[in-house]
Amino acid sequence: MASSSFVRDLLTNWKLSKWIKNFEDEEINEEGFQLLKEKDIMDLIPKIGPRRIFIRKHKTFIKKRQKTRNEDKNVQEATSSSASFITTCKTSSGNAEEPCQKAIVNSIRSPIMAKRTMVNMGSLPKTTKSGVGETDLCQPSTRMGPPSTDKRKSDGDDANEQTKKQKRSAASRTTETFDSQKKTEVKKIMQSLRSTLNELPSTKLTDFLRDKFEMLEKDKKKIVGVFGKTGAGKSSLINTILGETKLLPSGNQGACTSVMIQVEANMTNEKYIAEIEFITVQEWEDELSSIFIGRSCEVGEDEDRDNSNDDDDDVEIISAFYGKYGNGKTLEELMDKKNFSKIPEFRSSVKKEFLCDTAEELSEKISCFTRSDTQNDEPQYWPLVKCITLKVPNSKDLLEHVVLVDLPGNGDCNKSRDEMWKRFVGNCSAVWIVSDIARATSEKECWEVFDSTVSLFGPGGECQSISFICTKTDDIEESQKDDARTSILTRNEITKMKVRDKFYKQKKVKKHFSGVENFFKVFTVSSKEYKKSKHLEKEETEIPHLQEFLRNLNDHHSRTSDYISGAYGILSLIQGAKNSNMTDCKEVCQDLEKRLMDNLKSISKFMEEPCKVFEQFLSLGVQQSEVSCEKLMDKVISPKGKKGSGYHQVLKALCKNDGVHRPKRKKNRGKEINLNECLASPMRSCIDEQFKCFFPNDKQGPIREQIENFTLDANSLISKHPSVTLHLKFLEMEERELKAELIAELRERKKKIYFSLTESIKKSMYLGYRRASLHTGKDSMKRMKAELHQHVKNTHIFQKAKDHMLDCLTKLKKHIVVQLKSKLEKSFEISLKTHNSLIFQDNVSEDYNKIKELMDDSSTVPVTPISDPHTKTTAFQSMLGNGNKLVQNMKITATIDPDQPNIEHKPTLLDSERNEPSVSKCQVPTDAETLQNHLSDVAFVNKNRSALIQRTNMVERIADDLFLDMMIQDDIYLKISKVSPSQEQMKMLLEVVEAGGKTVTSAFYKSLRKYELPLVQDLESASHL
Ligand SMILES: Nc1nc2c(ncn2[C@@H]2O[C@H](COP(=O)(O)OP(=O)(O)OP(=O)(O)O)[C@@H](O)[C@H]2O)c(=O)[nH]1
Ligand SMILES: [Mg+2]
Repeated sequence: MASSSFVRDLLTNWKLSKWIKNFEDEEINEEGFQLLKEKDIMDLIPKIGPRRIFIRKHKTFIKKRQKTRNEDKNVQEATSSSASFITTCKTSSGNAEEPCQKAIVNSIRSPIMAKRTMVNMGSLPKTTKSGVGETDLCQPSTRMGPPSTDKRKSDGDDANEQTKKQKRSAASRTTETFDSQKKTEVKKIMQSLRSTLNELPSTKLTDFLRDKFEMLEKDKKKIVGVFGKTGAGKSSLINTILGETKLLPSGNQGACTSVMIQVEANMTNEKYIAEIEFITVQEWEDELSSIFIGRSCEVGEDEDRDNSNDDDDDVEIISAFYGKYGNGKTLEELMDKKNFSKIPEFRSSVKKEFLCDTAEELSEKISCFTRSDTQNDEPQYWPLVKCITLKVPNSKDLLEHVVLVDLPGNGDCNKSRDEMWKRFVGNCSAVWIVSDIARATSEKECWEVFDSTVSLFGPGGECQSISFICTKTDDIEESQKDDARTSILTRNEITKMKVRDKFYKQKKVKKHFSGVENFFKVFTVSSKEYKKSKHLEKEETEIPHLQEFLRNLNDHHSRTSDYISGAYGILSLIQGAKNSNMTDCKEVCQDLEKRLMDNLKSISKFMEEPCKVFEQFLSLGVQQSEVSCEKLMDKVISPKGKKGSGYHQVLKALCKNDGVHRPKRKKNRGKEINLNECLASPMRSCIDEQFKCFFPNDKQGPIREQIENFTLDANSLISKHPSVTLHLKFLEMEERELKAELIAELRERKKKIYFSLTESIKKSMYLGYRRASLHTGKDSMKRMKAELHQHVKNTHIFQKAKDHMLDCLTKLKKHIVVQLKSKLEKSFEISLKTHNSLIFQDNVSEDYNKIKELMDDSSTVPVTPISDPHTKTTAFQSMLGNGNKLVQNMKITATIDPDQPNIEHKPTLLDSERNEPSVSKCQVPTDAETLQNHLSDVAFVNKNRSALIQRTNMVERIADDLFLDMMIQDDIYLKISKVSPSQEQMKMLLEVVEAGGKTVTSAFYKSLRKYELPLVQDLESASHL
């Protein structure tokens, strides 16, 4: 039994815990583990399946260990001189910069990237690309199986782990520093160009460039919505994750967060900033007047009165802001401007801002704007607040591109807050449901959040992962404290299982997300233990897992690369515009225009498919709705148990508010009554499956795939028209950006399409609601109901809803086609039809070369910038006699004269991409280039799918590579290796690759080139014919 906890952890993480005993019997410790030979492994794991898995993982592990050792050395070297490094990188040019950059790059590349690219079959490309929720399977982290009996790891293990972690985080800090340095440099260049551009008169080209500069600075952040009942520990959790003890107010008895709080990074200075946005004066007046109307409804005036009115909550809203003064005041008195003298920003509709040096100071200042506190007599402003944004310094690592939103309750009775709440939910990339571990499965409230919001963040939103976070795991019974750690970890495991079980039993969740693996994660966390470490190690509190989750979502590295390549595209245009060989331009333009038309035809044809499918299913929906609408209506307007007294006011409010009633009472917040939704539900059910298939949140989906596969392949024209290399490079970037833009628009449009049924029904019902709301007096309830029934019968609301949805789909098709056509044509015009326009008087080649260099500097290839046709500086590319281009691992000096094109020796920008004659000679492309290559790799794989299935022989070798790079999971890898013949293997592998998205496809393509280069070349040249 002398095996170390290290081995146990590792086997557990590798899902091979069944074999732990054999390792223990053989007394295999960490050192022995690293020395295992294949024969030993045969004895330890006699079954073939798990043995193969073990061997692969063991190999990867050993490789990584080796790498980590090297990296640690590098990191130590790099970090010890980090200060001087930064200065050097910033100020020096040329030789001084190169070695230090390379040292850093080498030190940071693999572990982080490997983790980021880890993808599972069926799990979502986006999710897994950003690594959402993934943990490093190669490093023993939290114990996943039942806790071991030894209380702690040995001191040696601890120290080891600690050093590793420190070094890992040093490496990640260095990556970040390095990325930031690069971005800052590029930003500086772009800012200076922008100010020069602003001085220039308006022309087609300068206007186009202005738009490009603006687009470059846009940054769409990913939203993580944090939901949960009051007291669940949301605010404490956010504080702990960000390493802030007192940022969001938490804790006091009777006080709770009452407004939405967005937490993001302060990227400009070291201050803690709060921006408070208020509802409008009109919205406040409407809210007060609705309270007054509710109160003034005299019994008897209408047939009945809802006894369960919302008086308590109304009183809370009024007294929170007005204090005792509010008692018995009229609406006019309450709206008097003197009541708002302490918050002039409210009346002038501007944001209130606080700037503080510490989180604690800020927290104190905003307390009265964020929380309701029943034990506090001070005036509270939260009823007037729409939303608060907190900007936290030094949180770039987690929050540069991510916003955490503390979303108290389930929506809000205030219309504008409710709309904002829904908007946040619909924009969430990830949803965190937070619950006290003691009540995680038993308490209804947090599960109701799923139920009431799933359509908002699912088909009507863009959520790609749900995490259920059980908090306060340290909170155990007195009797369990003797062996607290075991008790905590055991309960954690049991709760995780129970929560998962319960989650998969949720009907609505199942409907919208079935078949999505790894979409749902459960975390068991303790903020308290993370700070104090009394019983648990930091990893065991799982707070680091959530930090990692955010870090992956933040994806600092890719965003930096995107920014730099965007800047590079702009510079290519400026640089290219100086020198346009019009003959070449014309020819290239014709070629590209033809390609564009062919591509558009195919995408347009494809887009008929969803319209056809939806037409069919919506027609069915109309039929079913017409049959069941009476019953459906009655469910809302005459619900069981609410007949007669008690429901009249609700129905009236619902009619006055276009079919929606938002209960004011906090306890009913999630229970919005929405007749439009209810009437739309049969049609929704008919299209749900199809909707999920065409517009999935988690994977690519066929429409998105069409956009991604669309390509003019401008790169392929470079060898024939080297004089327009820069123009083509710019067009390649344009195409990439345009596709990304369209994909983002597709995401937004799909939300609108999903809600188009409800919106249309709401519109069609408008007159019915108006008329119904006018009924008063005796029998008014009955007459209101009859009015609504009559209206539904006479106005063909379902047929109209169907037409509306189909119209939205047709518009989507048109939008995609028109955008691709008009924007690319505009780009052709700007780059290829604009004759020799010298935009900037100053030479921009230095800037161009600098950005190119920065784009390439994470490569192992020493990249020398392209020659500037005017300055005739150096270039390094060369061409092989056979016309295949090769980036050589050395610098070649050549002089290029654009006016004397010599195809044989003309350098091109794209030599590092597809045309390497052999892998052994070629260097790995740079990260930035890899990113650029993704789309063309995806296009290649998609285009040649069937040929690849038929003609690839080395499937297992390719699968081995992907497995070793952690791109495919063990079980899938095993399945592939068991299948025969190779065509079937390839088919299966391609499915996994496609499900894995761009990153996995790119890795697949790389490996394909490695083992099947003649096949790849053959297919590529066929496609260029
Ligand atoms: N023992 C223990 N208590 C915790 C932990 N996290 C939070 N708490 C306590 O739980 C209480 C509620 O925490 P909050 O963070 O304010 O909860 P919240 O979800 O933000 O609550 P609202 O703002 O009302 O929505 C506070 O008293 C915290 O100190 C934890 O990990 N362990
Ligand atoms: Mg809170």
